[in-house]
Amino acid sequence: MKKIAFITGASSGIGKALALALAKENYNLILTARRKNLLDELKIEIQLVYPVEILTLEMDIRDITNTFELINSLDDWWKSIDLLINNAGLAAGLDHFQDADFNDWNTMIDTNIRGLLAVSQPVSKLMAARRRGHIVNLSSIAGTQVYEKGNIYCATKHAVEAISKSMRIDLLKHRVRVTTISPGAVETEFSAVRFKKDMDRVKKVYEGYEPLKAQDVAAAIIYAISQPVNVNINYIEVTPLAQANAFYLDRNQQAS
Ligand code: 8X3
Repeated sequence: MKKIAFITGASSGIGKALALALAKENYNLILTARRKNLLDELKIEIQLVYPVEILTLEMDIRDITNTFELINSLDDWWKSIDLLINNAGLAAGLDHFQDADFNDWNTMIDTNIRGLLAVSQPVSKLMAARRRGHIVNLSSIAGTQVYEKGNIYCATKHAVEAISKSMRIDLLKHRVRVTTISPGAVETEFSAVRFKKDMDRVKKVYEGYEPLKAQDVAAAIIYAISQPVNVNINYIEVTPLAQANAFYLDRNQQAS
């Protein structure tokens, strides 16, 4: 029988790559994002190749009441969620603490922390009741390292790390697996969002080396979810070969 995966932020980047990778692994999919038109296009793209059921939901996880309602109003068949991928998240701005825009901080806190909780709480309840499930939380190398101007983005990803650890403890008796994935530089819309479409700044982020692709991160997640039932992969950190950590990046490595 096919399993069901629920992916937030599935319209682009890592979320989209995962939707394709999970369809290949024979998962039925609940795809959520703010941009429903992109989800519907992705649904067509996937179903041209893979015989899986797909439900697309327009969901802004910052709207906690609506997110709860959408999840609670799923029919029983779709409520049997085996895999939750908490992928939706963003960085807004890259400024010194004293100069940052407080609205950027609110946006990151509302999405990366509150939004993740709004999805995880009702879904983990469903999983606990069925005594099965796997929650994969997208963190970042910023979840364990703090760099200049990273301030609240780093804080939200540190929160994701702590929330993942607490989920693992509290869901232990319910046999729900929890994995944190912490990527370094991935070439997605991430930097365009962080720098508010200042494409000169965006280009500089990925200059001189080969960043990860969304598919590389999806592959790490497929590894984590493909383990035997007695195994839990707690944490995966994945960076481009040219990146040792948040501080050391060799920009003299051209793509091969
Ligand atoms: C993305 C990686 O280094 O920009 O989360 O924080 S970094």
